[in-house]
Amino acid sequence: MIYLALLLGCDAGGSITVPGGDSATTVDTDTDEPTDSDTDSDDPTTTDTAPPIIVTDRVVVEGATWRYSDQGPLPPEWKDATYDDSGWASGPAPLGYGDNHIVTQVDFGNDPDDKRRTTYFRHSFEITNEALSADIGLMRDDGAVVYFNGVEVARDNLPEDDINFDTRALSDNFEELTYYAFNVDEDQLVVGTNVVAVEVHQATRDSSDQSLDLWLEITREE
Ligand SMILES: [Ca+2]
Ligand SMILES: [Ca+2]
Ligand SMILES: [Ca+2]
Repeated sequence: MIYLALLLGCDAGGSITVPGGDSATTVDTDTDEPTDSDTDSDDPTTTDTAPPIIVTDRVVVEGATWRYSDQGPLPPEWKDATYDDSGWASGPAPLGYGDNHIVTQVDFGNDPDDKRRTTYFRHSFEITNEALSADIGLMRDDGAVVYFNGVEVARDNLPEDDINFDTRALSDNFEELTYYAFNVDEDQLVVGTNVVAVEVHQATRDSSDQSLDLWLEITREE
């Protein structure tokens, strides 16, 4: 024993190396194992800081009732939350004409070969908590722009630049019953009453059909 102690003492490097090096390997292995104790220390998260519970609300459902204006151009404020749409007609979605899935018939004018290009839609809904994210599903024929409280949040099948009542949709070749999904800007929503407004444009003068339906989902803390 004394001999061994002297031997170790002579190892002047400061670190004690036991002959054979086996023990050093053992120490390494031990520090790797504590994955077990890691798992143990994870358990208390339930009592420490519980992560917020996130829930999804469908705040606009398919088949909701919308107000619509199908009589021609409107002033630019038609999409604003404060715009008075009390004189507009209303009915459940899908709104439009020319297809079997349409529930509320919209007027396109007197000439089937030169229909009104654009129809305008509005729907009010309530949000009780701040939205963390927002997603819409948009069934449109042919092209559409979607606004939250007057601010554009989605545009589909329409030119990127300025548009007006006469702007044509880019295409009339698509799946008519699809709800096209868009992640949109939740910051345009407010706690309280909101208005989602949609303008739907035809691609051609004599397009046989037009339709709109939309759902909106938000996530929020429970
Ligand atoms: Ca059709
Ligand atoms: Ca069509
Ligand atoms: Ca069409």
